[in-house]
Amino acid sequence: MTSPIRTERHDDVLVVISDNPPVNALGQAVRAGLKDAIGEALANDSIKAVVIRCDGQTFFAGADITEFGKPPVGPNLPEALDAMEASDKPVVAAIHGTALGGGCEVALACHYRVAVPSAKMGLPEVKLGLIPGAAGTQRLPRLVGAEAALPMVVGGNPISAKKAKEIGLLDKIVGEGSLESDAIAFARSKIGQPVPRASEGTANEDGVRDPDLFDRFRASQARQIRGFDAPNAAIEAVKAAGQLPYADGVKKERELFMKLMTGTQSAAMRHYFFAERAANKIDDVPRDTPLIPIRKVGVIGAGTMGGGISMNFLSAGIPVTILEMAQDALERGTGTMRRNYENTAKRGRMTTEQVENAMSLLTSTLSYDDLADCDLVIEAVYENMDVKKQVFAKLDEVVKQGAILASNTSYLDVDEIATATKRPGYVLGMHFFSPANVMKLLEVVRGKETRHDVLATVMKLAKTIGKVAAVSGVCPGFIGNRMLSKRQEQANALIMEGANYWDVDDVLLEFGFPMGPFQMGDLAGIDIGWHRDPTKVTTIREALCAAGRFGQKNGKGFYDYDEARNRTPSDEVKAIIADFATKEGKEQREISKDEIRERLLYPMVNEGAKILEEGMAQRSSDIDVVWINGYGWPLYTGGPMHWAETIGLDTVVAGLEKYGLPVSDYLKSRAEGGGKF
Ligand code: T1G
Repeated sequence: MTSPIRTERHDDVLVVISDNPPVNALGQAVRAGLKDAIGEALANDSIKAVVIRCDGQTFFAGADITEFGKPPVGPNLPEALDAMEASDKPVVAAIHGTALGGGCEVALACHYRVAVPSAKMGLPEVKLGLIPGAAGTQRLPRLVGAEAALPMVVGGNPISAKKAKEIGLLDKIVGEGSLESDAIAFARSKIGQPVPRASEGTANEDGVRDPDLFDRFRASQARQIRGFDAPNAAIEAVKAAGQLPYADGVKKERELFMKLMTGTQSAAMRHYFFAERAANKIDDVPRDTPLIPIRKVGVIGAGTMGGGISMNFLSAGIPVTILEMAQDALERGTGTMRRNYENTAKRGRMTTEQVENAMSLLTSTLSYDDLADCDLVIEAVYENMDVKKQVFAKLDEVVKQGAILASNTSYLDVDEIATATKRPGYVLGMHFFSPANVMKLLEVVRGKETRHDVLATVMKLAKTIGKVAAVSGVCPGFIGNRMLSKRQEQANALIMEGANYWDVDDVLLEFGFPMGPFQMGDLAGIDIGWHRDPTKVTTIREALCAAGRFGQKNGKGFYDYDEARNRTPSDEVKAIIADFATKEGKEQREISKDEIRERLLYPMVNEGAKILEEGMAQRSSDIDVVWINGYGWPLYTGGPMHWAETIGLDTVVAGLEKYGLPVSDYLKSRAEGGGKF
């Protein structure tokens, strides 16, 4: 098999080139080829300098993640990089695309780094539950200091070439179209000079001057890194760079890396990395299916959802015409959109020019006729089948043939909605999650007649607007809400049986969710949909509303709230629940947090198994993608289905049986058949 590494001679400079699509991952063949090519270059006296570059879309984008978890095959990256750095001939990294992870570490081991303006550099290992494993945490702080290194290693987000130059990670930004020639010229200019080696630098001089820097940084990241192991390990590794000699720092990094690599969090996050990419593929829709051009989008409804949905397209530069039934609703909706953008700009995540550009693409109207030339129309009107069918019948009449008609319904039957049109092939669900301009998940609900090109178009469009899409079949609640209803059922049952509602919330918070169902209820408002008759009490929520407890909005719901919105459990609520349960003939008892966790989460796994068995999800990893991106399931457990496999499907089955809860035949068969979905 030909090596992915080749060399080209340019007089006294040798260019080492990797051609390993799609992202020049540093797989075994690349590492071996790199090591051999550089070894030969260094041994050849007629070669005075080396340039390393990549063909294709990017410089090395990291280790080959598909090799993880398998027995390592040499040569290992650190050794190859140390040999390269030890050379007295200048070695120059010529960077384009995204030099990530091991790719960034290759660049760090080079003596110099040049890049095109559009290049990015990063150490995203934490996003795989790891830390850099080829001395990145030791070389980077020696080049740029602790303050600049910490966000890169702990946050895992790439930085631009401009930023990299500013902090000293890049030596030169070269021409977008002349990377190789500029890199060769740069290398030649360094011949005969002593070579700079990152490993020989002094790390974290800023951290020495400001010893609180690490604790301050850790505190600033507390919310984002809660529950994750890798970020703290990354901080320790960067800190060690300033405390230990280089070789000892590398040993410390290796020790931290191996502990993470063999842990469940990294296995879960590597699972998610591939799950997110797999979700974008529809097994029976060919990847070369022709796409329908989407040049103009219509949105019906300028409420919270319609406005949020519109913002996704406006931010991606796609014009939107938003329709409402009344002028004041239209103005309220577009006003909210502008305020949302302005708030984003205040947080420095958009420029005012970008806000104006986005809003300039928005047209508002009261007339369906203005939607006639839309390529896609998404309705976000009241969740009522009759209303939706009226809207779709009208759209079918007005909007041009070949346009896609999508419903944002969160649980209604998309096939029934399609019957209101003469184009069922162009009808599907696009279920956004509130706030729609923030939440990454898009459930794409495939009708029984939805065309391949419509599906392929919407899946591609999801990526364009920065969403993670997963395909669901038509069933009540699709994937996410269908499983959520099982958790909610148990949450309500548990507090009726005596569990403290704050324990229910705490169990989910401790598991890694952003909040529990009762905190969520207070946030959204317990009185939403309440009939306002305090004498009519048929549920716990009605009992709380009757007691004037509407949620955070009026300072008391399930919890009591002080001015700073700190929440405390309420004895009054505990008594209201106990009283209601007694009237319902429910015995109250102490219930442990273990029982709460198992009864909240295991029925979700069981429902996920049924969703798989019914073909409502293409694969179990799609269910993980839905729950991580739509409901805050903690990424470091890999999603409900991966988590269940990790703890053992037999454990889930036994738990459900222990509480007398339903166990699907499919889950039982998978538990008995090897424990994988
Ligand atoms: N290893 C193996 N496959 C990879 C890969 C990788 N590092 N990166 C991408 N792929 C596959 C991906 O699964 C998909 O496959 C295809 O390439 C296109 O990817 C030693 C230990 C580079 C920004 O974390 O961030 O280095 O679906 O759809 O949108 O310290 O890929 O086509 O079959 O994402 O253009 C660190 C991960 C590894 C970078 C390109 N590196 N990759 O985005 O394409 S750990 C990373 C990305 C490490 C060292 C440590 C993105 C991208 P398929 P894609 P894209």
